[in-house]
Amino acid sequence: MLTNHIACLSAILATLIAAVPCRAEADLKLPHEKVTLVTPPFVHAHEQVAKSGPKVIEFKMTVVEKPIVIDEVGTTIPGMTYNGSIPGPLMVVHEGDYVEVTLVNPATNTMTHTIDFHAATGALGGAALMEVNPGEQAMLRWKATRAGVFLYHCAPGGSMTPLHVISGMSGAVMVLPREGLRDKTGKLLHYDRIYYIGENDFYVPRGDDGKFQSVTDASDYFPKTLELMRKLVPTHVVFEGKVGALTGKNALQAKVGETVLIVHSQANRDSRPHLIGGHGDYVWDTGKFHNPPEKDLETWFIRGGSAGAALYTFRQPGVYVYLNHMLVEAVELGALAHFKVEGQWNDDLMKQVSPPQPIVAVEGPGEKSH
Ligand SMILES: [Cu+2]
Repeated sequence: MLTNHIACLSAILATLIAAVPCRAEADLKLPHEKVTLVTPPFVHAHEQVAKSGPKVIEFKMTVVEKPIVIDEVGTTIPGMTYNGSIPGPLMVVHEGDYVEVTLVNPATNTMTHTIDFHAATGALGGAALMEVNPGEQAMLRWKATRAGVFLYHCAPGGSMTPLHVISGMSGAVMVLPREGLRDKTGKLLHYDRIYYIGENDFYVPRGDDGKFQSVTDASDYFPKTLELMRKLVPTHVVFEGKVGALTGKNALQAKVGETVLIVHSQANRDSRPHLIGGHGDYVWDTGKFHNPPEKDLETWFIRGGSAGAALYTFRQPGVYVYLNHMLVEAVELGALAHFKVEGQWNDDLMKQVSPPQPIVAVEGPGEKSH
């Protein structure tokens, strides 16, 4: 009988202990570092190889609901953004660091938002703990236990999840190995520049005239875009939230000899990044840095709902096109960027031996000139 009681009390005690949230006190003693996020394609300053032990890295993001122009003819949607940009900013930490994010939903907004970090463990990637109504903020701390580039996105539940994502609410986190990026032999891979490209699909209703309707009121836009979204045919597939956001005068910059890390995310659809006239020297197309990078790729593959990373050292000057090599999506729908690269041309790698000119007549077999 007594044994039964003890067993019963132990069970109750165990249940109570399990119910009390377990808090790793050690992490609270770690140094804190506040990082100010920057607008993509740019990325906040960071160490590639960690110079010290784990830290708590503090980030603050504000949800901004605002009209967003998504193409060159001025088509506007009621956008939803992390920090005002599509995609949201790239957060960079090292494996073993703690990511401490404050998400602010100003009272001027009209919707509930949250954030699901694919890099985080538990509670729907944090989304279950970060649901903020207009006028609220919440803070989440999660341990970066896996190295790689990972998506984050809004996930308020039901159709609101894809709707918020196709309205702009996704971004990425990069968790670097503390010892930096390595090739499969363990050689350190360094980058001189980093760019973050977020690819988005939009589903914009058309008017009776066949032209895109600019709808800035979400309550009007949602039923229409929901209907289009369910047909899975996007009207726009873009980088950085807009057709032409990274082309022409907005081209990404680099120099011959520089190594560039390109982080690329897509929350919904698959993408096939390709650098015309260049390559992926080292590519983690699943985006996870403890898997050895593939070498010398022509086109790589970003699975919808993930991020990938490619490292390339530019060897020739000129304007390179970086696109989704589903060419219809690139050329017709917008998923295309430019790299403008300065430097010296290398004739050994490529030389125009003879410029275009009229075809030179060649004698066929059996023909003789007189
Ligand atoms: Cu949202």
